[in-house]
Amino acid sequence: MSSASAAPAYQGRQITVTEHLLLHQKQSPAATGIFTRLLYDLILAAKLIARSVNKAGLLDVLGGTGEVNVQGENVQKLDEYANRILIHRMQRSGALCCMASEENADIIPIPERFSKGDYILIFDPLDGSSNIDVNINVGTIFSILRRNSPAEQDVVADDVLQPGYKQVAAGYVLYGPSTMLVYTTGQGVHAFTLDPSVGEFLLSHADLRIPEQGKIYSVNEGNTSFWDEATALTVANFKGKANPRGKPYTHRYVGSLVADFHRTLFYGGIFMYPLDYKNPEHPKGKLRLMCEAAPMAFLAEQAGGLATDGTRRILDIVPESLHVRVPLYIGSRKDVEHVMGRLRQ
Ligand code: AHM
Ligand code: MG
Repeated sequence: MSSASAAPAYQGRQITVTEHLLLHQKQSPAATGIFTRLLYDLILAAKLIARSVNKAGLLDVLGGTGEVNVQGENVQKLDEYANRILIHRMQRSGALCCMASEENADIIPIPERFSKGDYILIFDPLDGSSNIDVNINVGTIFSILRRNSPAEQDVVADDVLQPGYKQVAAGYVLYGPSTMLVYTTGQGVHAFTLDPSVGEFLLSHADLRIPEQGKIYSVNEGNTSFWDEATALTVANFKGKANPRGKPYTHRYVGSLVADFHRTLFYGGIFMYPLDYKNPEHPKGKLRLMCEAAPMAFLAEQAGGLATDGTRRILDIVPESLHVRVPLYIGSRKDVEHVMGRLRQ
């Protein structure tokens, strides 16, 4: 199990995520009130999404676009709804100069009528949304960068296409049996659980540490025939004895990155989405660097784990484009190192 302990300042009282942010703001002179406001707005958007996700089977939100609800409005798929909520709320935060979403092809500008800040928010509004119709966990992933160019200039591609190590914050909200927020600002990884009776995320796990080595491997093995030999042998290795554990690992796979990563963070082990040759001329990973792999890599490293595309540290990869995809191996340090060692052979 991961080690997570309450910091002395929190002992004996229930800390909301807002209080936690303010406490960290005091500890870090680099943090500003604007940044705290940005996270506060993001948390509010997440609560609104959680409210709808929790009623997914009851509301008409599962239909595709084109349907009309009783108010005469178009019924939105839940991922489109989550995207709309995030854009609507966050463009009013006053902290952002632009956004980028998994659901939008291009950078999302902040309309002229709203005030702007230096931060850039990149998000996957509802990751794993193919699971929503069967009431399986989904999540919202976010990554926050700060622009490089001067505030008075228009945002340029280089402001957004920054490597993951430049993130100032990252995290996710897991809509599971309870709703959890897990985030880092580079000062450890902290998890909060939404108490629906008070509508607040309360600190449930301070300073999460991913176990050095786990006993679970997580991958879509249905893709085996699309992998190269080295990848297939590396994954198969977790079923044998010549691995860090010295005996077969257990296999778990939800198919929602947030859920699979969350389990990996708490229990240890490794999550993999390797390069595949489904399109033999263009082999690629599935997961997006900027809104999926990089934020999870920041969390993994802050918790003492590792994240690689097989050869490169995920946080060092400079994105060529907004929606560039990468292979991903992420989790316990020893398990990820084992994979890197094998793939390099
Ligand atoms: P999505 O962003 O379109 O939901 O796709 C990303 C999801 C991840 O949550 C998950 O790890 C992966 O796709 C599962 O893919 P597969 O169904 O190919 O195993
Ligand atoms: Mg996704």
